[in-house]
Amino acid sequence: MDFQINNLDNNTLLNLYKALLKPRLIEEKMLILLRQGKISKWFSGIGQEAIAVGVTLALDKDEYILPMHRNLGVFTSRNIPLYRLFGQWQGKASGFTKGRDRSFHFGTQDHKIVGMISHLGPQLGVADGIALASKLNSQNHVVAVFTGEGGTSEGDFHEALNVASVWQLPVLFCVENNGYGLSTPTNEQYNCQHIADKGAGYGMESHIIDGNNVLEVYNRVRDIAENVRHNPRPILVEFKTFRMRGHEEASGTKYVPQELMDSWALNDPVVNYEAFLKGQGILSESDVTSIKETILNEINEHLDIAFAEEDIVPNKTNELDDVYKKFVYQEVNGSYETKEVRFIDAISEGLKQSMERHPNLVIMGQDIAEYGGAFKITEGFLEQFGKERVRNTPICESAIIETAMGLSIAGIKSVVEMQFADFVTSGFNPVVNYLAKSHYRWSQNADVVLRMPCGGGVAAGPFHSQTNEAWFTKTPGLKVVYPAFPYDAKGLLNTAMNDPNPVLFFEHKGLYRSIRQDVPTDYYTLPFGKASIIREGSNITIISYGAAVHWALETLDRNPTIKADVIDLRTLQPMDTQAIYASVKKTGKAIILHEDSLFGGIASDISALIMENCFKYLDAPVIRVGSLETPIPFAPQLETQYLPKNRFEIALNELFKY
Ligand SMILES: Cc1ncc(C[n+]2csc(CCOP(=O)(O)OP(=O)(O)O)c2C)c(N)n1
Repeated sequence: MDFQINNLDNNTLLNLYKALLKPRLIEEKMLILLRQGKISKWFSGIGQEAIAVGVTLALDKDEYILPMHRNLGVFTSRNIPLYRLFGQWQGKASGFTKGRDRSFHFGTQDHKIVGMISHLGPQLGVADGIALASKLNSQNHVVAVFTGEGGTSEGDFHEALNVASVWQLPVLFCVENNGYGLSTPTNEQYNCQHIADKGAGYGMESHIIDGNNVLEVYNRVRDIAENVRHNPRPILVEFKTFRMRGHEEASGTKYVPQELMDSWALNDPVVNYEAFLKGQGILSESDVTSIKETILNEINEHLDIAFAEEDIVPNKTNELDDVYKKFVYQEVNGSYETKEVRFIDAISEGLKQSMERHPNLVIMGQDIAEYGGAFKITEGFLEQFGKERVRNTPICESAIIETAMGLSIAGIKSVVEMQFADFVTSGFNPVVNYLAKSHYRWSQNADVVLRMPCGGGVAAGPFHSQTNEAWFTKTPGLKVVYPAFPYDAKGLLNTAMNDPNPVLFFEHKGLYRSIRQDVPTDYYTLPFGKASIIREGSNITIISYGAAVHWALETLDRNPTIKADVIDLRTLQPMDTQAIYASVKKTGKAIILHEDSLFGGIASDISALIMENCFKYLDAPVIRVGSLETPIPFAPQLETQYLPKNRFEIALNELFKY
């Protein structure tokens, strides 16, 4: 191994040695505890420590790092107290997730570390967001994000590198190529010589570094980082290394040829660096003994603290309270001056006034800048707010949602326009696993609004007509808003922008240009979790939201003998169950209408809630009406049959007569 000291002084060389040794000694201890059944699972980074340690020490302490499951060296090199790491692995309160997530699945703002989620790839896009924040704030910071070579096969990798390159974001994409992804060797993972070769395809500089040589890692990453700070751009760095133990301890290494193991064993980063320092006369055998003793004492002391700590006592309130970041709603009343506007204008106005109110709010989406968006909602925004805040994106739903998460981590609010709600599937993973779960897992909120132009009745076929709110109302951690009127749309969108939690804001395309209302011209807010009773009557309670509210009203107009309460839910998560119960207790009959196909739609839950809470007040079974159990067809006559309007009228009359 060729160690180049460059200009490093002895103190730095020794500190690198201590930093390299620490994760090795912790791991050796963990392997013993694992055999004793005292910890549950272990992903070994033995043999790869030089990468995590070298990269971390090469960066400034206030620069974010997004490590993976084998990067203990990142955590120790940022000097996290060991008892907190041990507490994390044991699910204790002194860890970073209150026992809610395991191993390295956590972040800590104090140490500028953002841990992985199990899905490996999403953090690559999150790094883009943090780097974008650095650029927007003119901070000149570098962000380092890790992935294994296996993770580079995920779409997230491609999207994140593409976005970083198009936007010239200061991200170091650190690929630890350790030969295997679980049992899959590199030749079954990718078909090019080096992963670094992929950089050219993204217009990105790339480097190959010997990942077992801590001096090479440290020196080269330090130089690259310094250069990127002054000339922001992404860099792809492939570290060649090897995984010396099983994927996790229980899975073994039977599939790895012995010769390969033997040859890489000669490259051990700790042993080789130690020998080098001894050869240079910088380190003696007694130094090694005393350094090891100091580290082992620290490990044992902190293990004692962690083992002595009581287990967490489950408390339902604590769990439920942490799903969302606390948000104190601030009511802002609009002016008396109103103007009749279309649904789409109300949304555009709300968005614009929120941009004015939050000077660092960023909008991202496909074709939203010069072109003004597919529906022209952001027309004129580029001129008013500039291209840093109104960002056209490549077609990378996943990476852009991840970027929004990264912005939030760095304290910047954002709104992402899905061109059509249907396309959120291409970014589904970060929504339901990253945005939704971060606050519960490690108290990191996702200050992100996803705008979702949705809905049928526009003869646009199966992929431009869906109303997919039920995919998200099912997922704790998300808020779901679904207005039916311009006044609500504007006020609720403004609240969505103020709320620090992830909000999916559904905008029915069929309402955009068909529904008009007098709306205050200036800024105002409306609260989440408050339904609106838009008609009152004693026969039946109709519960609905979105375009279906208008269908219910039209149906009542055609059937004037039926006197019904019409509850427009406005927000589905949180939902105003009290308004529902109060009305059902009055009328004794409930019918729920939604545009979504019936099975698994939110009507099923509302029906169950009514039965559980209002059973003795009911004079008839609760009725649900929704679309057919098919994808949404294109031909207008098929779509009309698919949608529930006509079936609703029949069901309403039957319920009335019941
Ligand atoms: C989306 C997803 N698919 C599969 C897995 C299961 N899995 C966890 S780690 C891993 C191998 C990862 O290989 P690599 O990225 O090379 O990292 P390494 O473990 O070698 O450090 C697999 C398949 C996962 N966690 N997430």
